[in-house]
Amino acid sequence: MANQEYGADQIQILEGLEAVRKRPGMYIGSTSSRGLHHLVYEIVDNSVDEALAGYCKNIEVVINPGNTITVTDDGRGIPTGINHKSGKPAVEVVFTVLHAGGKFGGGGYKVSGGLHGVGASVVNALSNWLEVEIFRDGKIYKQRYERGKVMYPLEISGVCEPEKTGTKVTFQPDDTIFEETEYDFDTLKQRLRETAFLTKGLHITLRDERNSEELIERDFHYAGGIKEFVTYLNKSKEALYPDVIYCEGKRDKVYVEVAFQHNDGYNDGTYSFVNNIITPEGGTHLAGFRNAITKTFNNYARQNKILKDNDPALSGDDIREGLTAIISIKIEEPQFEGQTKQKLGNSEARGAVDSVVSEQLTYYLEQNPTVAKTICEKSLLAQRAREAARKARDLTRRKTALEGMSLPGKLADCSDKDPKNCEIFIVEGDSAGGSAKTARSRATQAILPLRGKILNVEKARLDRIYENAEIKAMITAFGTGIHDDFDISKLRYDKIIIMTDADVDGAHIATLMLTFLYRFMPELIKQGHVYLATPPLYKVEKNKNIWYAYSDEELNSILVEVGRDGNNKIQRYKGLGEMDADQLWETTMDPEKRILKRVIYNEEAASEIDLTFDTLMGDKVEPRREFIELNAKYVQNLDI
Ligand code: TSJ
Repeated sequence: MANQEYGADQIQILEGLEAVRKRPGMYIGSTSSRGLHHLVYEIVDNSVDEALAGYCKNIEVVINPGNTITVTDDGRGIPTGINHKSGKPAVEVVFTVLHAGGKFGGGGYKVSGGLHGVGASVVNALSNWLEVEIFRDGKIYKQRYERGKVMYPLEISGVCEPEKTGTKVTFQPDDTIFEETEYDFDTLKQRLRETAFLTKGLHITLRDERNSEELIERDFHYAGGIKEFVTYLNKSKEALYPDVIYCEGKRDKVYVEVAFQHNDGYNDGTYSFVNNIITPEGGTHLAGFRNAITKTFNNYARQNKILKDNDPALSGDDIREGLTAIISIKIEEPQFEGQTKQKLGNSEARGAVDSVVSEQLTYYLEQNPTVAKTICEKSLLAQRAREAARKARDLTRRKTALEGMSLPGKLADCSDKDPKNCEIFIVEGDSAGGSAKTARSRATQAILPLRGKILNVEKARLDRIYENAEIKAMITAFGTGIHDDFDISKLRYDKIIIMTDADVDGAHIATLMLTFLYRFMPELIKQGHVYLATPPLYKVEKNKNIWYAYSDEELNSILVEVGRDGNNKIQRYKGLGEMDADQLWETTMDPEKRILKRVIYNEEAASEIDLTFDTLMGDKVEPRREFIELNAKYVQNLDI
């Protein structure tokens, strides 16, 4: 290739990666902590592709001191031979050309893929430096890049055993691009566990080497794949039958895997994935699954006289009550639709999932009549409860139309009627509610005191939930309605602030409220309307001066400042009730001074969030204790 041509090519490549550095959000979604973690997934996905191609069994991810990341696999190693189009080693093309992933070499297409399926060159462009080592043919090949630019031609840096093959990549995210450069072990752990569930047989190790005192390592390997994923998600529930039902097959170039099991709860816990990426908004694959199970269970129930001729059909909702399911498909050219491009659009996926599930589920039900009957009867109960709930709801609807739904008696509403200016405090207990009513700014702050613990919606059917006074009070106060009637434009307050004591009971009540909001009005959380108030833990008084501390660290720094001597008085607040109205205003309610924590919703972690609510709110004690122990470090301020 002539020199000049090579030069032109080089310029074009540099422009490609410059574009990534100019608009990183376009390639990795965001430059927040989320984007930072996506860099790891982009690299790991390449190793997962190698595993799906059948050549890689182990992947190791290490968080190194300084928050650099090393990903190593035992696959074939990225090809090092010269790519004839560019005249460069294939590996260099992988790291320096946008969209190069999987488009070279022996026809392996990209099956898995990160958020936007862009791959290694994007990670390279967004790293201060990146080094790749390839183990192949008894040699170690190495190349280094800085902010996407090649530092030296691919070199042979050493030798290895001839049988050893694989790829090792280490990178340091660019701190001028990312707002946050500290990796969170638990975030990586969740995603890598999910990847291991979705790729049966693959071993993934995650190790944190940042703290020389304490090595943290987790191994993920699931021989049963998504069947084990379902068992894991159901671990804090009672399963209705021992099997996890599993269907697998290929139609129209779409590879389909489905696993499910019912539990004794009332939620639908179905998660769908395309090429190992979660699809929070579902799409054609999910539609195919829903259609198949609704049709197949109705057919079975009719044929076996569980449903009589005149009985109405079971609805999809009835069959999905208490269902935990994973739908995982692999498809060559996924098309994503919708505003956030998270909804699968390929029409062939609908037919493929429907066909595989209908066929294999019909056979399974014939072979397992006890399980079949259990599921049909659970669905019938759900149908009756839904009917009762509909009647209860129609009644409240009629009331609304005829009399105008009156606001709850306990609500002290604000006078401003523009929701944008208004906030509502949901307060634990009547006495704290009383202080809050005195303390508040009447124009914009409403107070709704709730008596004691609210109903745990994880453990109750709809009809009982609609009858619960505390829940009814919240629904009418917010104004939005719930479920199908939910209309966010009717929201009466811009901020919904949960205010509870800073102790275990308070944390429990806050969790109950969040559970209710998450299950019944998730949009309020998704659109950022839900907050937790932060009451202080301590008051320090010295010579008539007062300081408030919201954490133990803050207390310490206040004491360092004012001096630890006999002249200062430290008061530990046990509950909101110990503060008078002025103190409550000043420390917790005054918009100028308070600390509010916004509750956020991470769609990528949806299965873990569901599991957390199940674990905290379900019946089984053991998983709950485990959760509390694992997370005790986050609640060290609480009295436990
Ligand atoms: F993309 C990457 F560079 F970031 C990266 C790729 C990072 C890591 C940790 C691993 C990998 C990777 C790539 N592992 N395994 C592979 N395999 C290939 O690139 C490969 C090997 C052989 C052949 C072939 O046809 O012989 C084809 C491919 C795509």
